[in-house]
Amino acid sequence: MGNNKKIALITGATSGIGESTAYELANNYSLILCGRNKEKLDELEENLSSKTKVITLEFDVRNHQEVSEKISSLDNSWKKIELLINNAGNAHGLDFIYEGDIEDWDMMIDTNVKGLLYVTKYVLDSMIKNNSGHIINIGSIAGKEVYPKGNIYCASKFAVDAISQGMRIDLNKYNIKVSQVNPGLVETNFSMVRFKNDKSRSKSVYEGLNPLIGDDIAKVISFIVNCPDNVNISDLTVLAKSQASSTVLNRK
Ligand code: NDP
Ligand code: 8X3
Repeated sequence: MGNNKKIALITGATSGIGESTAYELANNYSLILCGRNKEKLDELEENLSSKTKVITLEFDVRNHQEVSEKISSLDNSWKKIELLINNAGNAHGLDFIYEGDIEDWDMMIDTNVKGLLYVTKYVLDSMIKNNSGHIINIGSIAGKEVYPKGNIYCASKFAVDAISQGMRIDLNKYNIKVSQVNPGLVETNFSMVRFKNDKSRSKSVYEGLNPLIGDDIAKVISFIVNCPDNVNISDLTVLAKSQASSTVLNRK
């Protein structure tokens, strides 16, 4: 079962886009599923292990030491990671810059930017050694255009955009593909986190939009990883039909 499948590591596999991606990639990859929620990681392992080989790593991407220890603790048979999906991340708050909460700012920069860098650094060791690999960073439409009160979340995703471009340039000589997927509004747990569990505010973000769901983005990721080896989808923005830009939405 799955012994000769390539290995993919997915961060933020315990919810939303990451969870959908785990189910989608289980068809073709052995999976290292990462997250902070042990119970959810166990549930995923149980549900997916009939389809493929699965192991889980429990760590907070903001904790450099933990990231290093968990990734370097991988058994030899799991060390050759071919695909890294840098997905863990969230928005925290939606406030004018002069009203922003410093804890929210730290959380977004530490998770979306520094966390992505920490995970990448340790996974890259083996990709560079093997002279092959594929990294897919989950950016956002918020990394392409700034919207009112988006300030620091947008800054974190603009940083991801610059990091993806930098990775693509620096890793080119090692045959490592770097892709970035930039979703628009996807109905996941994202808004519950952004609005600190305010259910009605979270729900209102997607009302009347027929928004994207995690499975839509997982299918796009699957398309990207299944392209021929000579093809790299470098940067791809995915919107719901009802969304024209960060602020232009056709609500029914
Ligand atoms: P969810 O809130 O549903 O999932 C976020 C995932 O990231 C969870 O598994 C969460 O785990 C994990 N995560 C968050 N912080 C950390 C951390 N410090 N360490 C480890 N794991 C962490 O949201 P989405 O699925 O929507 O978000 C996934 C990615 O997609 C994010 O990078 C987000 O910015 C991006 N995105 C989302 C869009 C949307 O509209 N939903 C649009 C564009 C981009 P835990 O439950 O433990 O917090
Ligand atoms: C998530 C999409 O528009 O809420 O990155 O920033 S948005």
